Parts: sequence; C-alpha cells; structure tokens
Amino acid sequence: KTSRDIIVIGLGGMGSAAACHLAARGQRVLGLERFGPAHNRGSSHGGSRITRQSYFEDPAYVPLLLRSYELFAKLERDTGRDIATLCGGVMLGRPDSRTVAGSLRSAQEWGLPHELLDAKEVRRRFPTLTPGEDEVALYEERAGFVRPEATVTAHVQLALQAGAELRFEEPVTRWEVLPGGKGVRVHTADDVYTAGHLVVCPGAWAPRLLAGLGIGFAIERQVMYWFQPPGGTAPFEPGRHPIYIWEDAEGVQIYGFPAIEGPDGGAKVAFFRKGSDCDPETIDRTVAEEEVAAMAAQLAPRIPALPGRLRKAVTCMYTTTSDEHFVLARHPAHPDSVTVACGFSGHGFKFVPVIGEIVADLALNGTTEHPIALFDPLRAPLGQSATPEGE
Ligand code: PYC
Repeated sequence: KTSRDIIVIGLGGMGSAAACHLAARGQRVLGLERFGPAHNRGSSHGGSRITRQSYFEDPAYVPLLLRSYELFAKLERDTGRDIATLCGGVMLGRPDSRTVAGSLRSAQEWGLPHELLDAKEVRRRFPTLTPGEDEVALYEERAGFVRPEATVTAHVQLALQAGAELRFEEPVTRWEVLPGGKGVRVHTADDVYTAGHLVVCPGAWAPRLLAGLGIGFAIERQVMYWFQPPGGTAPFEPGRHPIYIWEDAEGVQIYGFPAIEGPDGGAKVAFFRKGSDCDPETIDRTVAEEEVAAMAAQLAPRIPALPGRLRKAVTCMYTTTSDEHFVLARHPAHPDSVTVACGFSGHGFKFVPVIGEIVADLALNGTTEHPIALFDPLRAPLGQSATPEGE
C-alpha cells in the first residue's frame, strides 16, 4: 500500500539500530517485528552482553569495535540510558588457547591497552577466579558489558523520534523484489507494504527469510544461568569483578559477568558456542537439571565461590555461520534492492550500533567506509552462491 523509502525486517538488536540510523538520515522507514519491543524470544535479551576490544576472533573486528564504543557512548548521551559499563575483562586459558593468543594478537596489532597476568596475579587481583598454574589471562581495562534490552529500547526510541513507523507483533511471511528492480514488496500476517529498498535483519529467522543467500546457518539453542554465590554477591560486584571468557584445555569456553542485578540477582554465566540445533518457532525453553549440573561442574574448579543456588536459567539463540563471521552486505542476488545483516554467530551484540551505521551506509550508498570484507556472503568458507529464488 503506502510506499516508504526503506523497510527493515526485524527490530531486534541489529534491525532497531538500522532503523534508527536510517531514520536519522532522513529516510521514511517502516520497521516490522514479529514480537514486541526489546522482546526475549530471539538473541538480544538476558540483561548483559560482553564487550571487549582485544578481539580473539580476528583483528579485523577491532576498528568496528572502536567505532561501536563511540556509538554506544553517543546512544547513552542521546537517550540518558545506562547502557555500557566498562568494568574490565579477563580472557583466560592456556597461553596458546584461541582466547588468550587471539586476544593478544589483536591487542598487539592495534596497540590496544592490555596486561598479561600469570595465574598467581589473576588470583591476587580477582580472588573469585582460581586458574590452574598452566593458565594465564589477558586483562583489558576497557572490556565490560552492554545491556541488550536498554540498547534496543534506546534505538527504538530514537528511530520513533526521527519519524520511523515501527510495527510490532506483525510477522513477515515473505518478501519479493518488484519486476525491473523497482523496489520491494513485503507481506506480513496483516498487510502488504512496498518500499524502494529492503533491509533484512532476521536473527534466527535467517533460514526462512534469507533462504536465497544459500548460506547454511546453524540456529543454536543456548542457555544463560544466574547462580547465587553462597557467600553473597559482594566479591562479584562490578568494580571488583571483571567480565571473563575462560577456555579450558579442550577448547570449551565459558563466559560470565559481575553480579549486576543486586544482592539477590545472582551472577550470570554461560557456555560460549556450545549449543544444540533448534528451530526458532519450536525451541525448547525449559532447562534440564543435567544442563545446570554441567555448567556447575565447569565452574566448580574455576570460580568455586559461584555455583550456589540457581536463580534462573534462560534460553536464547545464536545464528552461526560455518566460519563464525558475520554476513553483512547488499544481497548478492538483489544488489540494487536488498541489504542483509545476519549470521552474527553469538558474538554480534557488542557491534550493534556500528552495524546500524554500516547497514545505513550500504542501504543508501551501496558501500561503506567501514572494513567489512570479512563479512562477504560469497566468501569461500560459506561454500554457497546466492540465487534470487526462495526468499
Ligand atoms: O562476544 O564476547 C562475546 C560473547 C561471549 C559469549 C557470547 N558472546
């Protein structure tokens, strides 16, 4: 019916940021979301997400992180919300682990402030953490956490203030490019909309809404646990306690946060990239006793003061690519009409504001000055080529 400049599908972390940046650049934006604002059914909930700059995944992420930090600070100024807390972070494991060696590589390549701590020094500075003698840590003062729900709410607020129309509880069923490349049409459960350009930020719905990319995304069920330390949360308070990612000798990583939800809220911890395949429509959101026991067993030798009573356990989803790098580009099969941002592989939230900026660049100009070569949907490791069919 009514024509807009741009339709954004999905208003989770990435889509709300994209809608915000596009509306701020004067675009008439329609945003469509299958759930409510800042919902807990996708990948942008749970109260906290790690942020860090010495990025073990690849040094190519560092310039994006530097910009993301600036944009998180601006988001806080523009909305008066408390979003980012830089409480410091430790990346723990054996010196040759991906977590430690990869973080060190990024820190050295980009000249980022960091310290290398041996096991004794870790225990002295952070008495809750008890690494083995063969383990070390990279400490980064500027690591910390961001609040996902507050981030989404802030972007939604700014998008609305800039004139965007955001429709919640309205699932998209399909979309198509109009003949002759004259814009796009989007079908929802309630209506049909047209626009000049489409931005697709589908989260775990990528296999349904971006089948034409030909990328084999793994949709993974993940569990976040909040444990109440039996001795009280005081040693876990932000300011005393860092965020951490801790890799064991088998390459299994856990990650965790200070106790940020008050004395009775517990401290959050989870396995990183150790999920099971799921479908976003049928994901099992109950958490089994054996899952809690496995988490407690991983914690017991490392943070013995933590695994007391379980306060709560909440599921969320990763949308993982085969090389764990993002997908961020104009759609190869519809380069004039569609921009895609997906496959964030469990490590995307800290990039949300800069992804919003990049998506706006791509949608409006077809290109961006940010370095995003790593996120090409046609890169060899994904082993696929895009087709116009199937969206
Ligand atoms: O990106 O730092 C991260 C992270 C940790 C656990 C999940 N994602």
